Amino acid sequence: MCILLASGIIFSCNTADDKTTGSGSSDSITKLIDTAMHDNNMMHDTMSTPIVTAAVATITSTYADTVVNGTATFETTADDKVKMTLVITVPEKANKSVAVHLHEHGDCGDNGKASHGHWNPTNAQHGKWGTASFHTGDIGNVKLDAKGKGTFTITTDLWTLGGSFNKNIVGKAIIVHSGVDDFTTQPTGNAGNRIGCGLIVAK
Ligand SMILES: [Cu+2]
Ligand SMILES: [Zn+2]
Repeated sequence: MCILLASGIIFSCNTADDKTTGSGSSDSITKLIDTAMHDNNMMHDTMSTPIVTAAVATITSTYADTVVNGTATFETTADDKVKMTLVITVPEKANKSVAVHLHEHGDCGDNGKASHGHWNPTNAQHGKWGTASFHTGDIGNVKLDAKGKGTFTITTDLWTLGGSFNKNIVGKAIIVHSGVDDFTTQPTGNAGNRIGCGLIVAK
């Protein structure tokens, strides 16, 4: 079995494995990178990377006039899930909530727009995490206190630190929006500008 993606990356399954197991497993996938491909972001997004036990994203402002600071730490739990601990401060949004998502490209440029859309490896509809349909990057809304500080944790088996591209969050961008996610508007949740951004990097 072979799958040719429009991006120019060919995933060729190990045919010897196919004969013995009857189906290609993700472990048997080998990758041939089209040397003519110039989109490094796309290459980063689709390659398998080594599994690591921890990763971090340092979140900073994308607009000079809006202060956003934060850290997202990611660690692999004993039962092979990923736990994210997010701490953000957005003084301008004190006592409000702001949407946070993982976006598909690890690029914070152009006021966060270079991160492109919500990370959505399963081609789902945008929605609230844990409901019938949601993007794998749809973290949700983070409530901020009177000083604009908010914390949020999530533990999930939908993410890995490294590994196959449909679960790996290393190399993705974490985006803080100026507004709240309505969990309904497609495909963005109508969450407003991308005022904070950080790249998830292996620790
Ligand atoms: Cu977003
Ligand atoms: Zn989404």
